[in-house]
Amino acid sequence: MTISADHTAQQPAAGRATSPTADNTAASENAASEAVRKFGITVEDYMLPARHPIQIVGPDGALNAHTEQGAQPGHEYGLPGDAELMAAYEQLVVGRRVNDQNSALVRQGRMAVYPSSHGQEACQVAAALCLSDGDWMFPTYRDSVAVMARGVDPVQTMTLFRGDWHGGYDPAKHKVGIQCTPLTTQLLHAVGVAHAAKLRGEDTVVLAMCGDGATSEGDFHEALNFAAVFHLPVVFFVQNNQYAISVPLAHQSVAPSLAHKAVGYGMAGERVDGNDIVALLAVLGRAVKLARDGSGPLLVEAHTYRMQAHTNADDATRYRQDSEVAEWVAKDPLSRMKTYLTERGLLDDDGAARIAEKAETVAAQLREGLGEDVPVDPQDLFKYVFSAPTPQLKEQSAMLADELARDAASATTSEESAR
Ligand SMILES: Cc1ncc(C[n+]2csc(CCOP(=O)(O)OP(=O)(O)O)c2C)c(N)n1
Ligand SMILES: [Mg+2]
Repeated sequence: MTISADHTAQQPAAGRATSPTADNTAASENAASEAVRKFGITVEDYMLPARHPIQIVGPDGALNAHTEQGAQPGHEYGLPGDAELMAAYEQLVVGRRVNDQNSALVRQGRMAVYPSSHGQEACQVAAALCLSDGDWMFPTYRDSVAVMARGVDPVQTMTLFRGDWHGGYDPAKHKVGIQCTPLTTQLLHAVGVAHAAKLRGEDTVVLAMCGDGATSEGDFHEALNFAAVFHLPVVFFVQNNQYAISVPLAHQSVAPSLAHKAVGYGMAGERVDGNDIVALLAVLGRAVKLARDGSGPLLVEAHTYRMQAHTNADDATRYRQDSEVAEWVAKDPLSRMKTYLTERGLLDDDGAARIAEKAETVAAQLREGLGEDVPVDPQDLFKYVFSAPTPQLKEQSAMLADELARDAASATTSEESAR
């Protein structure tokens, strides 16, 4: 994808600024310059991430003092409300149960593959909760819990992973892109939707999700540059779970952090403890608000950890030590939130039991929905690739039809000779 060098020559619709120059002038009058005025910092200081990932609740479940939250002038965050925190905790518990249930369903042969987000549930839930109904989310294959937390039916969410030809849900209805395997393509789709929304004058923010490995893809560069130049309402949300299958972060990038990449595109970057849902809600919530208010795109990097193998087809013990995994058990996003809410008097045993029951209901729904065999027509493989099938697809479709007919004929012959 290239950006027209002559973008100022584009004809803006009446009353809509599409010229990057006009937009960037507007940008300099919003969040960045406000922070510069208010805190006496430079624009670069505003754009660069905080020196430490923002953490509001520590691994022990205790609230950090304001000075210990990692925040610095221009990077300050408020505490989310109690109702939002309780809703988030419920989704965390449901998300963990779904991750465990799906891993079991894979072993039973009811799902073909499942990229578990066990350990990353806080990122997933915060991604869904920070958006309004009219906003769009573009998830990766690892973001099923985010898709469900956005309100998509659990069984429909998992349809792709059972090996169907379609994505399972209507992206337009839910404003959630289809989870896909080709890395980083969704960021370009996200930027396209944000561009369209801006041209139409809609109040839409787009959350574009990807992993640490995806930041090395060319599509990442194109998406961020386009979004920045056209000043689009996109929040890029990178879940840095430390691995791209077997490739550790140190072999992926030697940037000071992935959030630092933002400033190279002229957008603000921030980093946050990805296992602290309180901090995630605060940081992502602010990023979405800024994008909606016209501050252009932002990048948020969450530091988290993939607790399980890449998928069921991977053996993580071949490239990482158990001791490393154990260190992250102590930073678990669920247990710290449970402690925090219990200490605050917001969660008691009855409340926890009610939430656990809801999670069991979702797990049962998945077992029932995915336990059912769905009749599959092999010809569906070819039907929905192009509106007009290519000669190659027609040829392959005919070959398959022929093979299936021969199989059926030989099955009939052997049945007859067995009689
Ligand atoms: C375009 C493309 N290149 C390579 C792959 C193979 N691949 C699948 S997952 C993956 C690693 C992705 O790592 P990351 O972005 O960190 O996401 P994570 O799996 O950790 O959530 C790779 C290289 C792919 N699916 N698509
Ligand atoms: Mg990764």
